[in-house]
Order: sequence, then structure tokens, then C-alpha cells
Amino acid sequence: MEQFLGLPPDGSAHGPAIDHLIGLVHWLMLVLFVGWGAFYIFTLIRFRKSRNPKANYAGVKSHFSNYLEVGVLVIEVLLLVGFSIPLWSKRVDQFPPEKDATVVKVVAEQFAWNIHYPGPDGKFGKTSPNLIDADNPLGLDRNDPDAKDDITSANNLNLPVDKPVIVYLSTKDVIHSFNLPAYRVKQDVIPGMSIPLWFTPTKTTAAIQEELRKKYSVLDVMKKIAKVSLPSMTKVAVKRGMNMDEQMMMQDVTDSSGTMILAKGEHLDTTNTAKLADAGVAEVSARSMANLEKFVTMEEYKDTAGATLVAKGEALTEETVSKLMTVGMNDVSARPAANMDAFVVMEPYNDRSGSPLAAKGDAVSEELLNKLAEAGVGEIDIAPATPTEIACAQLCGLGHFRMRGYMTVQSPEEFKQWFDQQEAALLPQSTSTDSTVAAPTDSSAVK
Ligand SMILES: [Cu+2]
Repeated sequence: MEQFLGLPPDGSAHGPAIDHLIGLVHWLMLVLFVGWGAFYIFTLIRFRKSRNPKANYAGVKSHFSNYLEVGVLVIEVLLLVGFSIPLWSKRVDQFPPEKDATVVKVVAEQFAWNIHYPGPDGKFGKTSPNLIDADNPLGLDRNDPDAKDDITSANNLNLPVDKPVIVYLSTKDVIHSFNLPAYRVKQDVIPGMSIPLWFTPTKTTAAIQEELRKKYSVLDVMKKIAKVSLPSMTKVAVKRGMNMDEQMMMQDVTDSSGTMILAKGEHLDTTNTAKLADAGVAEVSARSMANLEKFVTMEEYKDTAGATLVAKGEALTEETVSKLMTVGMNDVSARPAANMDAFVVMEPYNDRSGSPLAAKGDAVSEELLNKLAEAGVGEIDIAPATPTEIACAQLCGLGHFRMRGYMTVQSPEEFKQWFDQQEAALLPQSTSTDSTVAAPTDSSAVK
């Protein structure tokens, strides 16, 4: 059952038990769905009007349905008491001792995850809401002796594999939900509370990425080649309040005194159609730009002097389309964009002469796909670029989709190396006046 549910790969010690329970619940639901569905169809046929012209007010006399309902109840109680509650109690009751675990605080905010490590002394430094600013989202008091060695990072959670992790969760604003799909962790984060959770990662991010490795056909992508006609110029009748956002103006419109009303390149959205209507303009020249940016070029296009105008593999954005029009192109050879940027190649690839095209871990960009096709590479091994991440499982505001953290589970050696690097980055802050090297690399790449 678990294989059919499309669950993400599982890299935690408690994960198999959770997946097993999810599987059992789905089995029960499947049996109920088929059972009740069959019963419903049976009653429709058995008690149809033509066979039962008169309603029977006495109804069913047998106790069969009662037994069935008690049976369902027994299974549900069994799932709850036998599987769910023991699993839950193990998560909240039996915390490992802090000295044997990686302890980290995670403070959520709209829309980021602030990570706080206690440093080698194992003590979290004091934090205060009064110290919170853009450079110090945690409000960490660096003057506190316990805070001197604390590591902070935004959206980057690094953990060593095969060692329990204790996370203390809190939030600065609204309710968020800390979700590590690949480690079967999900916990709501409530303002004003510090909620602990623990789990043991048993697989590194690299191992999970390897598990998700799959073949991807470059040939298939390249086969989708098509002739795309660049939009021709049309006369568009302007009506107030009309939204024709995909129409791009191909002329400047000025009033009688020469003041610009609407410039070439602007789009005919509701505001702009109103402007034109106000000025009494009834018709303009425009081109429809709808859906063109979903295509990428399959050839290089040059201007009359022979200089590259648009390179191979470029998206047909407004800019590229405008460029192509200046040299009078009407058709271009293009293919639908593959949108594979969230994937990386899992092996290095070379061209025919042996010089490298892509290293392991390079993003599967449109440019790379073109290069690979040119070099005759028909199939590549790919995997998601970030197979382990922190998601927010709570619709916490308009920027919710931006609330994405990266989680890297590493070997103990790799983790130690990362940890030491972070510590070394903290040192100059207290010993030298050079403040440019003070910030740990991770925390600067936020928001
Ligand atoms: Cu959130």
C-alpha cells in the first residue's frame, strides 16, 4: 500500500512506523469505500420503485448492519490505541538526553526559518525581542558569554546523520508548521510557546538524492521542436475597462500637445485601456505576447552584421521577441521549455572531445539541455536539487510559498567541518575590526 501512495523517501528512524500506520489507515478507508459503495448500488437496485411500488414502513429487521458498524468501530479503536497512540507517545515522552543529541532552536517568521545552534559550549545565548533587526532576526545578545559561540543561520539547517536531533520550535508572529517531509516530521509552531520535538535522521541528503535518481531523456525534449510564429501586429480596438494584458503596444500614443499617453512596450491592462479611453483613442497597434515565454529557441539568431542577437536556448521573452522582430523574423524554431531547473545531473557529462559539459550537481538548465543534445547525449541521470527541505505546512500568509528552508543531513565528518567553518567565521567579530568577514555565510543569503 505504501508504495502506491507516492510518499516521499523516508530518512528517519521512526519513519517506517508512520508509513506503516498511514498504509493501514488507507487499507481501512479502501475497504469502507468499496463496501459502502457496493451497498449503496445494491440498495438502488434492490429497492427500486418498479419492484417496490409501496413503501415498507417496517424497514430492515436483521442486525447485520449493526454488527458491521461495530466491526468498523473495533478496527478504528485498534488503529488508534494499538498503533497511533503508542507511536505518538514515543515521540513526545521518551526524549533522548540533550548531551547525546544535536540540539537546535528553530524560530519561524513570515516567511523564513531562523536556525540557532548553541555552539561548542552547548548553551544557547540570551535573546531579546528588543535586539531583533534585519541583521539579527533572532534578537541574539552577542554580549552574553553563552552567545559568543552561537551559530545562527537563516533557512539552512545542517544536521549530522545517525544522531538524535532535538528541535525547540517557536515563532515570532503567526502559527507555522515545521515540516520535514523526507524525515516524517511535522509539528505546528505556536506563538508564545517553545515546542520540543525529536527524531533521528538515518540517511544523508546525498543518500536520499541518490534514491531519487532517475533517467531523463534529452532526446524527447529536443523532439518537441516546433516552428513558433512570432505574433503579428494587429489593430486592437480599445474599450475602457478591458483587460488585454497579453497585448503589447507597438506604437507610442501621444495627445495633440505631444504628451505621452502610453509608450510602446506597455501592456493593455485595465489601467492603460482606461488611459487611452480618457484620451479618446479608439484603436492602437499591438502584438499578442501570450504564452511565448514558455518556449526556448533551438537556433542562434544573428543580426544583419552577424552579431548574435538571441542565443540558442533562450526563452522567448518580450525582450527576445522584440529583438527578433527588429531583424524581421516571423518564425523561429523553438521548443517548449523543459522547466527542469529544480533538478541536477547525477553524473558528469562530457562532449565528444572529452571536455566537460556538466559536473555532478549542476542544474538541468535549458542551456545545458541544448549542449547535451548537441554532444549527442540522449539520456541523463537526474535527481531533485533539494530532496530534503523544510516546508511550512500552514497557510501562514501571502508569502507562504516563499517560506522554504534547506536541510542538509551530512556525515558526522562533513557536519563537523561545516560546524568548525561557522565557528571560525564568528571569530573575527570579537578579535579584529574587520567586520566584513564576520557574518556566517548562510545568514547573509536571506530574504
Ligand atoms: Cu509558515
